[in-house]
Amino acid sequence: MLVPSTEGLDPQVDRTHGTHRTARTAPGTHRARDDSRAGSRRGASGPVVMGVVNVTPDSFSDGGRYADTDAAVAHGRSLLSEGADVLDIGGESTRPGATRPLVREELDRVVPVIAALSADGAVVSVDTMRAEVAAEALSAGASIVNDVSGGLADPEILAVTAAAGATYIAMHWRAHADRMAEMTTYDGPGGVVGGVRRELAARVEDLLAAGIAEHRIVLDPGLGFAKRPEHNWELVRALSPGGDLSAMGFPFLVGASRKSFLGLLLAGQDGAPREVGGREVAGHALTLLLAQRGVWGVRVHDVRGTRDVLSVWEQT
Ligand code: PMM
Repeated sequence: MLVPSTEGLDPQVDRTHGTHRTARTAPGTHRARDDSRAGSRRGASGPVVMGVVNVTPDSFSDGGRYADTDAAVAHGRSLLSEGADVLDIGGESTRPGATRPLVREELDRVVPVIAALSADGAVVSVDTMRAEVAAEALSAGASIVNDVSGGLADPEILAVTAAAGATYIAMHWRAHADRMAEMTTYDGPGGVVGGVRRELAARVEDLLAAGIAEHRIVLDPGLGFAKRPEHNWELVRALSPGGDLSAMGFPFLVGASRKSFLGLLLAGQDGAPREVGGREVAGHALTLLLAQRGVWGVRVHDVRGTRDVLSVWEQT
């Protein structure tokens, strides 16, 4: 199993606002679940917990709550104190139907927040599809580029990431938010899992060709992006040991937190999806299963709850 470099995610990094309790070795967490006491995971390294900081007025999950710099920085610090390993800072909402901000707007949203939280010692990823934003974010202290388009929206982002030697998260993606609902057909071999696997493999080829080192690549199935609700569950199943996505040999990040497929799973008798605020427990259950399946990381809004379920898992 390939693992991304631990550089920048080393738990020894001084996180001024963090209260990291364990000696988890962050990425590359597929190793060492076999400590000397058979059957125990005590001291094991669980998935990287990536806390979401959306500096946006319109994200579906927390739209508007952290839209200004001070609120976003305060939120990031609070996620660190709850045990986030990485803060994922984004200035563009990807909710279905969302309109894109101008580049200048996106920069103004994320760069000051990244600068402040990096100065605190946080490990920061920038959630962007734009090369220009990635470049400024990396200069401001980010060490990971989280590109939901996997380099399709702005291919120059790959060269920017390669030049910085940063870690790159390539999510499965087919189209911008205004069109992704029309792009949910997977009628090739293997259905949605086969399609996502082939399309991610094509992204990996482009990433490598652009000079991103293999050990700096993390993949993401893109739950909720150009997927019908049932597709998300098939993709989660393909992340089991021996599953078709796991078999790709790359570390995976999964972002399920508060997404609408959970809302549909929990729909009331009238068929109305559970509201965003009522999806947290299902998200935590999924995190626990994904941890057991050895995913590299989980992208979550509720860091404290995520840490709670991982603490239980680590004791069993
Ligand atoms: N989901 C969202 C935004 N960025 N990045 C990755 N790598 N994976 C995801 O699943 C993902 C992402 C949308 O969710 P939000 O509005 O809660 O941020």
